[in-house]
Amino acid sequence: MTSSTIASKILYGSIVSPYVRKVAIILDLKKIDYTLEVLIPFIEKDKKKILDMNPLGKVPVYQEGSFMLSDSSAICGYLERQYPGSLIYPTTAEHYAKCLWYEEYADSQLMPNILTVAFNTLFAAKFNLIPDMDAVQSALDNKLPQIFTYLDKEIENKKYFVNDQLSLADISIAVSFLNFEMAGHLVDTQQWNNLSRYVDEISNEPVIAKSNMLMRERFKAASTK
Ligand SMILES: N[C@@H](CCC(=O)N[C@@H](CS)C(=O)NCC(=O)O)C(=O)O
Repeated sequence: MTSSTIASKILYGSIVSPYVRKVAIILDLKKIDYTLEVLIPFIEKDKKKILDMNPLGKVPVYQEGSFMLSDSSAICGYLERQYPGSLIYPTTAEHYAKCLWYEEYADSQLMPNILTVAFNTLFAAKFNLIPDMDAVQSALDNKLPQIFTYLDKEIENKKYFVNDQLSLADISIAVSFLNFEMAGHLVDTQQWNNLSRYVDEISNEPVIAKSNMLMRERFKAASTK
């Protein structure tokens, strides 16, 4: 047993963040025990702690003993190498590269635009910030339709994005749709029939369904306080 397998594992962030949930799902898939330490980047004292660990001031941050790593993609890459049970990247060069591409597209296009909608609709006011409803409208009217059209075309009638198997591509894409739903939006079935069907199906994948359930419970508990 190496020292890193016995070191305690901590995931810093909030489960409300799709980037944090992406890592939490991979930890779950690989059956790695960890503690979630809740840090919210929009709370000043939490932000200071996050900045001590990540110069970008963002979550997730992952720690194993003295090893500390930021960025959901870097963390997933580390977990795959360190814990090769339940592989989350496909193995052939082409499939691996496609998986990286979909992950990047989700992280840089889908998630930020869905977060613009969800954060301003649900959370900005809670953190004493003025909700930017123009940004919400622009994401809904201009940005997300193009993204949904691309994903709809790519998924066609397939169950998973790459090589008929659940991979990090699906997890990266799937996680934000719960934030979208909680903000009161669904993928329009008329316009994006393939994507809408995919979102319904992938949400029933056991690890994603479990993560969605935890997030719904957390959200419900926070809003009844
Ligand atoms: N590329 C990063 C993005 C992480 C990210 O944007 N996290 C959001 C949480 S949803 C954050 O911490 N935002 C705080 C900020 O931008 O100040 C990753 O994949 O981990």
